[in-house]
Amino acid sequence: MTGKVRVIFGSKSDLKYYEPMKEYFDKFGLEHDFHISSAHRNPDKTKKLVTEADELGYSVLIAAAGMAAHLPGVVAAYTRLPVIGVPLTGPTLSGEDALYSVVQMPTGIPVATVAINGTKNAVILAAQIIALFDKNVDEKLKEFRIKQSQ
Ligand code: RP5
Repeated sequence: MTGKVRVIFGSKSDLKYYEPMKEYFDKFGLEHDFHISSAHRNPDKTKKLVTEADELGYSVLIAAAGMAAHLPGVVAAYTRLPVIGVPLTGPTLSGEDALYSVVQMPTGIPVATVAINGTKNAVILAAQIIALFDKNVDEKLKEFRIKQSQ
């Protein structure tokens, strides 16, 4: 069994955060795709991207958004797959607005929230989830940890 990750960004203006993620997806050999879909501007598209994910074989979803960042919570509402939320910096408030929006989920619908702009950790966490059932990813994570310590 292999694991796939679906990434959803809230806006085209968030795409600058994709390149650093791609490097980490490649490092762990993780299959993934990414989409732009705002929880506010494209609610129907967002719902479709999430509800089809299970059937299409995705194991983890990463949702990244800035400002009043409802995207990760909305994504989590539509699936039982694990959702990793990434609060992004916006034009004001240094990303604290997004951090609180993403991390403060009410009981019942969790979002595993990483640091503001923590896109690389989002990929590493996705790799750790997938490594539970994918030995190749687990091996790559082991190598990564050894190199990091050195
Ligand atoms: C959020 O609002 C997006 O994730 C983005 O970070 C922020 C601003 O979006 P744009 O107005 O630049 O499209 O939904």
